[in-house]
Amino acid sequence: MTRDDAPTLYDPIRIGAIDMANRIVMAPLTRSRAAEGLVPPPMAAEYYGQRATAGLIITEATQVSVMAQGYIATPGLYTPAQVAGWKQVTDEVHRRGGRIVVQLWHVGRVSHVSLLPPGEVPVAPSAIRAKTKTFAPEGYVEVSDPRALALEEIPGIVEDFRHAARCATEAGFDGAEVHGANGYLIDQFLRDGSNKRTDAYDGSIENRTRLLAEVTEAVASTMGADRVGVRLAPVTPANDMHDSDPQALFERAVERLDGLGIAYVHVIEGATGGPRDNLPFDYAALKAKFRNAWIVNNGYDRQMAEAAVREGRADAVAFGMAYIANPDLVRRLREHAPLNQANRDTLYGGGPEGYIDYPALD
Ligand code: 8OZ
Repeated sequence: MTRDDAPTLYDPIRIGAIDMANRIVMAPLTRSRAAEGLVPPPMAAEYYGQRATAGLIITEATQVSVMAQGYIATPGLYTPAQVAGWKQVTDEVHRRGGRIVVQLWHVGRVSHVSLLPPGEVPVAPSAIRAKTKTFAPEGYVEVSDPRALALEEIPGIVEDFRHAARCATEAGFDGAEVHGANGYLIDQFLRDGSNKRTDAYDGSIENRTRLLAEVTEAVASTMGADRVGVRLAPVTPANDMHDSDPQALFERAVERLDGLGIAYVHVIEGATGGPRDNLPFDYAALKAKFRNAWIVNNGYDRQMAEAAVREGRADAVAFGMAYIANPDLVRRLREHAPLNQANRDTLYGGGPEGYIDYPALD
């Protein structure tokens, strides 16, 4: 491709079955404002609707079951009330010309007993507590000791994702993103720092990538592979994660995802929300394992994003923090306009302040 016909960040693209007006993606952002029943609050329709000029919106991480929750007031997508709540959101985004997929999430061991049904403890590949904290009703607390999932329980986890994918279609989503990143359940199975199993789900890279492949296959068989993406974070230390050979592990993971024919892979480069280049990893080699769309994320500014798309290192770029404070981010990037700064005090929880009151230009 010559320089002149290289795509730009502002050009339309079709990712799987999803027609996007541009290559700017709203990254999944936990906001912890769910209402009774872990239903998205009515103001979520306005929040996501304000951001509908993004080429694609990925929702905040959304639980697939009661056992999948690890933080206070994060929404779910497994009850009829939650489906109805999310339908308000997708209707508003579509009315304003946008596209929206839901990020499907199981936290695994990153949870606290106060967030789970009475008598339950967090579930994990192995009974190893993460050195990490969560927001629970009693405040910012160490996560609870998890128990290892029995082999016979794993099909139930896959079915939880399948059920949530059915709910996603019912709620009018354009697709779903499987949350395979940031030290949550699927990532806990992927990496050998948290997965010490001795069955079909560990002992080899093939076994550690199995849950990712099974969950993604279940979601894809429900929604259509061309409406499914997966988010990965190969080297993030978030939530106490590490692996002895992330390059080999994630190259095989992406190869398996490619075999499922899904629409996109969304990769967090470096430490989630932190430094991009403190840990060595060959992202070009990872991308080479996948034929469909490649979305990149983590600390991209306008120039970096424009260059990544122009140079073919990415098909689209996801922005997180910038989307908290700039509902019209696409216009601001295109016009080189200044960006609003996000107020860190209103990221999680609370009401409309710091949620739907960031101004657009004009
Ligand atoms: C911030 C706070 C709580 C959860 C992630 C879902 O890191 C999250 C998350 C982020 O993927």
